[in-house]
Amino acid sequence: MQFYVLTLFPEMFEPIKQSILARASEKGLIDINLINIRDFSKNKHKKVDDTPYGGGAGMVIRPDVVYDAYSSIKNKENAKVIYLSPQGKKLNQKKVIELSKKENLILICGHYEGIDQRVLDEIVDEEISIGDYVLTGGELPAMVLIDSVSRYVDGVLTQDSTKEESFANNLLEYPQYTRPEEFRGQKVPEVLISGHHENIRKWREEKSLEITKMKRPDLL
Ligand code: 58G
Repeated sequence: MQFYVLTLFPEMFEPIKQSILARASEKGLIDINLINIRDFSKNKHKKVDDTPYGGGAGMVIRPDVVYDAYSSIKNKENAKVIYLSPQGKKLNQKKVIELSKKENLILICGHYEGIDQRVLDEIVDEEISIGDYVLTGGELPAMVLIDSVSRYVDGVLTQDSTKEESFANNLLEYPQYTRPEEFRGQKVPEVLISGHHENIRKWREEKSLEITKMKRPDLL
């Protein structure tokens, strides 16, 4: 999967080009292509924003620079264009899995008071929010989306780690334990040491249900 990110702050993405995603990139499964919106300013001071028509606080990103940045992407035929915004549809695991099936995603990160509506109306297919709060830019939401979607791209993680986990079945995960067998007087649940696979499976299923009832009854 190719991610194309339109941003004024491409350097913010350096950290996610590491870890899980670096391994996926090596395998050629995922690539993050950063497009600096400022490179498309025709202004001698590389200005990309201006004051809002009708007045009001702050600055708005001009539509022409965003359009030119978008036009510079070559493989945009079957790409989905996403604008990260607090007005978007809330991201959840179902949407993450749906997006992971796309070949190319173009992510547009706004700043200041946002981007001129006309270019958004022209190029955006879907507006997505990572939660009901306002951030100074769309970069952190774009990274959240890239991280969550990448995990489902074939070959990035083992099947096991994605198919059994939280939300895949609308249940929270059962608790995990490792050595030592006793920690500050607390023992690891006996069943997990028993080696009885069917009992372990049943215990974990019961725990998942119990934890979901207690912490997230809205999921049931
Ligand atoms: C209102 C405020 C409209 C995504 C800011 C547009 C982006 C939160 C999220 C904006 C974001 C989220 C400018 C800064 C979008 C623009 C960006 N804040 N909840 N802020 O996913």
